Amino acid sequence: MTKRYTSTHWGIYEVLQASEGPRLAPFFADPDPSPIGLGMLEASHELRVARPSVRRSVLEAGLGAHPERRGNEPFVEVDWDTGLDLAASALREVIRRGGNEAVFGGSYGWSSAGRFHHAQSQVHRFLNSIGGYVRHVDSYSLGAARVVMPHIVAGMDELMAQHTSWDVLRAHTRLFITFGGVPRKNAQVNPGGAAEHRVRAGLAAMAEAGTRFVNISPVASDLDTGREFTWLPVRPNTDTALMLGMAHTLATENLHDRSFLERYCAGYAHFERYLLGADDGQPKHADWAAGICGVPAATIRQLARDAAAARTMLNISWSLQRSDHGEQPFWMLVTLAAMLGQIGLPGGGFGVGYGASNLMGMDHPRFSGPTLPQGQNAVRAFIPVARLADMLENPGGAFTYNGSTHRYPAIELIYWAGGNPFHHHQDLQRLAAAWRRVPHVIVNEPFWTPTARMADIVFPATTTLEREDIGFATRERYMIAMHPVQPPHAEARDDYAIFTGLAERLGAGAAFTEGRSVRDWLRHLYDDCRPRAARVGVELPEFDSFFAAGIFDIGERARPVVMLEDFRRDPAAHPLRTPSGRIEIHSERVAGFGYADCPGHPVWLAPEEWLGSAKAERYPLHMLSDQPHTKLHSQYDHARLSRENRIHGREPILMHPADAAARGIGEHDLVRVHNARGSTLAAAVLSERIARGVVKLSTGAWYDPGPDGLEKHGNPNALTLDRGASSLSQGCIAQTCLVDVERWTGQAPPVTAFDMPDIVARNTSR
Ligand SMILES: Nc1nc2c(c(=O)[nH]1)N[C@H]1C(S)=C(S)[C@@H](COP(=O)(O)OP(=O)(O)OC[C@H]3O[C@@H](n4cnc5c(=O)[nH]c(N)nc54)[C@H](O)[C@@H]3O)O[C@H]1N2
Ligand SMILES: Nc1nc2c(c(=O)[nH]1)N[C@H]1C(S)=C(S)[C@@H](COP(=O)(O)OP(=O)(O)OC[C@H]3O[C@@H](n4cnc5c(=O)[nH]c(N)nc54)[C@H](O)[C@@H]3O)O[C@H]1N2
Ligand SMILES: [Mo]
Repeated sequence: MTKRYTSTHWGIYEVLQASEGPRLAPFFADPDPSPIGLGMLEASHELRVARPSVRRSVLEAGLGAHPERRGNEPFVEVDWDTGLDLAASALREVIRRGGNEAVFGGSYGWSSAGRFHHAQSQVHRFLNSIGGYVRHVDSYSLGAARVVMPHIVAGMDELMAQHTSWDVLRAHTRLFITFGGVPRKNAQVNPGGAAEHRVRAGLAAMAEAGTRFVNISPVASDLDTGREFTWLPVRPNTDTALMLGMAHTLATENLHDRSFLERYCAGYAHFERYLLGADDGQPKHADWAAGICGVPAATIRQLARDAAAARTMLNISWSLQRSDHGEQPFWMLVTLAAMLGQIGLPGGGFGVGYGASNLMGMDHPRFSGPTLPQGQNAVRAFIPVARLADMLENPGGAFTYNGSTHRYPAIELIYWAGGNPFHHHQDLQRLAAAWRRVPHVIVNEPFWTPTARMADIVFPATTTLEREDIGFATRERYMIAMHPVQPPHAEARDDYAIFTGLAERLGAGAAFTEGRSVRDWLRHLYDDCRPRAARVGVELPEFDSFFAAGIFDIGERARPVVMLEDFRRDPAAHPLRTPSGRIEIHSERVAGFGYADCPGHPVWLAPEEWLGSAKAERYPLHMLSDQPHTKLHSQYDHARLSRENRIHGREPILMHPADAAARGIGEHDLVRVHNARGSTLAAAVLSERIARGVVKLSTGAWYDPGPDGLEKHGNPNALTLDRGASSLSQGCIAQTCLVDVERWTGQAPPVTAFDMPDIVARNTSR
């Protein structure tokens, strides 16, 4: 029997046909398979949207009726024609009155790994076919970094795909200093499908070869090399100060590489004035840094000397830029690496996210895989992705972004497909209020997520397991022909079919489909990708034989990758795409924007909330909300792996035993986490491996607000701050958040996130 495969962002799985039905098993070629997918199949019929569903007021009182009831009234199931006619009328009417600028189609989220059925690409293509939509730019992942990094070195996608590979690190790196660990739990994923999970073996091989690891993080457990390593607990959001302290030691002990700074960088002299305190009278020395970040000054100085004395790789987690002034730690990391002068050498320089995905450190040939063309968007208006609630609250309001000022459009209709904003956005109570001001919300979803419950019209989407597709991720070894594992649940349809139905009603059927069936599209996207693969020496077989085989092996490793190697060898022939062609330690361009919260070179700027701020007297704990190890964001939160990790049905919150004792909290006690923005119920887990004054509540719990404003499930976004990182990027700052925690003594309200919503028959009386 030929093997069948399916692909998810968190890994490839083999599909076994047993007598009692299909079963998923780990991929034979994966050295460290992720458990996330193994329980996916058994959860795939629970909490499904079965039929097109319409909020009751909309059916009874007309489109746009009572948006303030959204989320608090029953749904009525309708047939497909009724649902599609309603949604098409809403779109037609909104566009007639307000133009396509009144339609928001951002749809942030990850949805399918299969590259054709990727819901966000589908909705964008559909909305472009009917005249365009307000889009988002950047990501929640990398809001600050995506904007600042091109000014100083290169775009994030470019850097991510050229991280120095694991074998090179093992052979050359003697000291690996990481800010925020190398969380293997996060490297379970690679967008499009991680095939061979290599972070565990990569780190272990380095440790075995004698590389010394230093983890600078509030949480020790985000690094695991299989051996001892140095853990330096740092106050959250203060790493820039720590790096400045190291830089000051380098500069004043003459350990910085002046010839590297001269030949490959721009603006060091300008930055050095700040570093030495020439203008503000405050040298950023190790003692100054220690007072901010909590790491002793002697340790900071010694770390700088050690880094200068060995082949050193500096790494940073993406979470550090998901904070107020999140541009600064990334800019400062590059600056520190430039001062060490090892950028472009094997095993030296910097990494911007080893551990954030399986991609970083992989060395298979790099080419762009099959992707659905999204068409042309006739609408100019956009938002930085995390400014969603701002936009809904302030139509016509101004915002700055990357050197220009723009205005928020007036949104009358939100179409969301492939994301879960009522999981992912900050300050969810605020979002709920803003969202209820919008006249129309349409959502395509397989499951009754919090976002589906906050819609007027919900279309039931199929899951990856119910359709055919192609799985492919950058620098992974295998391309996968995904075959359906089971038939569509109830009346679910593919996003492609849903959008085809809408496009036809709106006179754009041909523009959207180009006359192609799903299989035609797969063949088309695959054929389109073949020449790109061939250019890097990968000969993809004919589509039919690929599809029949189910898998294509791209082959053994390509060649060792060293980040910015060409630039180092010959900076004139391989200039960077910055204004000077060099690494910009001081950027004239960013300085020219005149933003006080993001000046022309890296600086320490105190975040809005941190342990050194006045607010910490009222809310003395810094809450980190990291990515969950049991799932991808909110996906399959209802599956076994995620639910087994819950305590009393709530998300665990990690805290130091001393912080717990001071509050009378014991292991596994239910606790109320709160601040002025909101509160949530979680269950305490005590550990010495988290810094005092810090708590960690992972994301992923389906948002479950109670009537009194208490979130019942442990979603950190009941508490987070909804502000932009700076005038430059407007990025998400979820990691900047102070809270307090108290033991919960009363009766705990039940978790209702996994109850089906109220679905009533048509025409029931109220
Ligand atoms: N506090 C805090 N908040 C954060 C972060 C943080 O660090 N802290 N991180 C942020 C980051 S980096 C991210 S990436 C976001 C994650 O953002 P989320 O939007 O929460 O991401 P997902 O859970 O992946 O959402 C994907 C959704 O698509 C649905 N889906 C799956 N397949 C299909 C399909 O084929 N069709 C359709 N129509 N839908 C489908 C899934 O059921 C799911 O609801 O969260 C952000 N929020
Ligand atoms: N299993 C799984 N893997 C995932 C995801 C998932 O949902 N599940 N999501 C994926 C996505 S979309 C993204 S964007 C990436 C995100 O990748 P990251 O943003 O890097 O991941 P996080 O888990 O938020 O944070 C990593 C570590 O940073 C530390 N940290 C937080 N704040 C600070 C700080 O101020 N200073 C220092 N030094 N350390 C700090 C935390 O202790 C945490 O352990 O992960 C991806 N991988
Ligand atoms: Mo992300």
